[in-house]
Amino acid sequence: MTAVPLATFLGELESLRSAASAALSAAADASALEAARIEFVGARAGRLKAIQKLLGGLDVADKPAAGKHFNDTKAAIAELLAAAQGRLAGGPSGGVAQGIDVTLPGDRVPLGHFHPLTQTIRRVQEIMGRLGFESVDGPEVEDQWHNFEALAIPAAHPARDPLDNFYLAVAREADPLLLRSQTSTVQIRVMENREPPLRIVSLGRVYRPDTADATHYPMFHQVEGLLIEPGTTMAHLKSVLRLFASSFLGGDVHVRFRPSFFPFTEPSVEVDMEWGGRWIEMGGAGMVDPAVLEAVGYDPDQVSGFAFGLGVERIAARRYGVADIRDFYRNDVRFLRQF
Ligand code: FA5
Repeated sequence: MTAVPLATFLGELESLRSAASAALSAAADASALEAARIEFVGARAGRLKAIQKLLGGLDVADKPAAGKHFNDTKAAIAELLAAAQGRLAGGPSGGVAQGIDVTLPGDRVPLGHFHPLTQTIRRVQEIMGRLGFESVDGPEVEDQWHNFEALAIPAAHPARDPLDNFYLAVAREADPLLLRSQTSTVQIRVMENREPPLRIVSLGRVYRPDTADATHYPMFHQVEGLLIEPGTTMAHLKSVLRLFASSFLGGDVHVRFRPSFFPFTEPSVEVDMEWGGRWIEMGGAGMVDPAVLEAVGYDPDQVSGFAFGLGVERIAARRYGVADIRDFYRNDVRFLRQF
């Protein structure tokens, strides 16, 4: 018996593959598809079966290559058949979906979570909310009045130096806008629009041209607190900050108040927290200065209150044991996944 030439065998396979492709993709309903299935891959009289029988007549040396081509063609027709079945069942079709069984359980989609600073902000809002402080927002682009003047920081004050602020290059010569350098701006915005009593917190971004290091970043977040109520004293301020610190960081946190100066509070203190045997400055605080109350139209003889501003990155670092706040901004998922 003469051997079947390999080229003939491969030619048969190729025409079978294109005929199967045309018939399976043209099948308009289940019975047409079943007919095509039987014609091409039917177990007894299918065309693929007929070609398989030719394998036996090939030259021994040609058999490995012929067998491989045969298996490839068989797999390709099985895929075409599955795609056609999916198409007629109304399921996904097309190259990408071929061979996907949508009834099988999928891979577990990895779940993300909020950034540690966002988690911190929400936790602070929640704790302060329980103490009666409503959460409010303010703009990040500010004018001179809200960032400085109403806070008793006059034109000649070094805090307004162009080298210490991000002024915006817009044509408002006498009153250039800037990226706010502190959230104390929100104290003014709230007091201008509301009457006491007030209890608010505002958490948001602030900007300063500081060199980045383990405790500084040019863009960071602050939490501002403001309470205006009759009879408020420094004792209330210290109690609120201690309560906040122990709720946020755990009962064993030590808080220290150092005399300090801010133009918009009198008296003023720095608020430090102990961490690993060292004291770290977390923020500033004090009784709202009468000049500020006057600037927003309140009568300093009638109302008093306290304000504080803490660095969110610093309290987050203290809480999570992060030694360098720059890690919050490196976007390294190996770091972020730990929170
Ligand atoms: C203020 O910004 C005052 N507005 C705080 C205040 C509010 C005082 C209300 C009185 C009443 P200070 O410049 O010290 O204060 O900044 C407050 C805190 O922000 C700092 O203690 C620190 O925790 C954080 N902070 C300051 N600069 C940076 C920076 N570059 N990167 C990260 N955190 C910073």
